[in-house]
Amino acid sequence: YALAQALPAALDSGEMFLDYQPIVDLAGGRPPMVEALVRWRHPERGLLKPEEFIPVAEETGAIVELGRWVLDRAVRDAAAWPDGPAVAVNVAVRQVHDYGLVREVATALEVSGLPPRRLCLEITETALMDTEEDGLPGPGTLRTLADMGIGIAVDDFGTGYSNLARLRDLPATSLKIDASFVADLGHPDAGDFAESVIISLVALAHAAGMTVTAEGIETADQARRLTTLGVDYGQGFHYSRPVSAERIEAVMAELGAQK
Ligand code: G
Ligand code: G
Ligand code: MN
Ligand code: NA
Repeated sequence: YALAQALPAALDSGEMFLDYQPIVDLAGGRPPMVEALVRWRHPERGLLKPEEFIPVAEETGAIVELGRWVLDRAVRDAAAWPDGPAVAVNVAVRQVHDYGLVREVATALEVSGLPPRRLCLEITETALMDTEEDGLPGPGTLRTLADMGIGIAVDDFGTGYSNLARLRDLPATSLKIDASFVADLGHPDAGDFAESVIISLVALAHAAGMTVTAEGIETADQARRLTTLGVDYGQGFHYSRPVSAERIEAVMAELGAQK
């Protein structure tokens, strides 16, 4: 827990920063997006990836303060890209249970001038199911945010145990298919199970009025297959690795020019 304890000071001293990864439109006709991904330049331990500190921060509750910082930073960065992409920000279940989230989001948008439609909040499928707990503000909070015109994406979809019938009732605007299904796509040992799953998820999401994003696209072949299967957006190393706020505009321009 030493990392989680050091987190508030790290936020103050500028050790945290955000990288951005492009989310491209596969079908054509939709504006692109970017996902904000937090990193920690730790003075002794070097560059830390979120896997190394997000889980402990979730356990200790430090994630609420970190999440506030990420939201603020991402919204301010995005507001500086005129007519730029919408920005997707990961939120932890603890943040959704925090009564301050709606006000924090509203304030961040107001201060930065970023239109609500250019913000999307990503919450994992597993965390989303946890927001069902009695007495916590989870589902109501997400509904309020969706009603403000903010996008709500279900992240890592396919790795949890969702009640599929209930997907329709969630206040989500998009579904992100977990990278594991994309990795299996076209893999000689994987058969066509992954393709069947993706076909089903696309049908389900579209029937519920949601768009679909595939994560972890690494090859042109995967990109082609996913486009054929009706997936709306793609994200992965095939398009770009996460890059700094300074570089993202140039990377987005280059991706736009390739189409
Ligand atoms: O960038 P990288 O692939 O290392 O990110 C790993 C995971 O960490 C992502 O899938 C994402 O879910 C999580 N993550 C990244 N940034 C944030 C953040 O700002 N808040 C939360 N809660 N999770 C994040
Ligand atoms: O929130 P989420 O867990 O979806 O964050 C995406 C993470 O996956 C980021 O940390 C990013 O660095 C990583 N990632 C993004 N694209 C690819 C990819 O094409 N392949 C692999 N292996 N990882 C990726
Ligand atoms: Mn995500
Ligand atoms: Na994900």
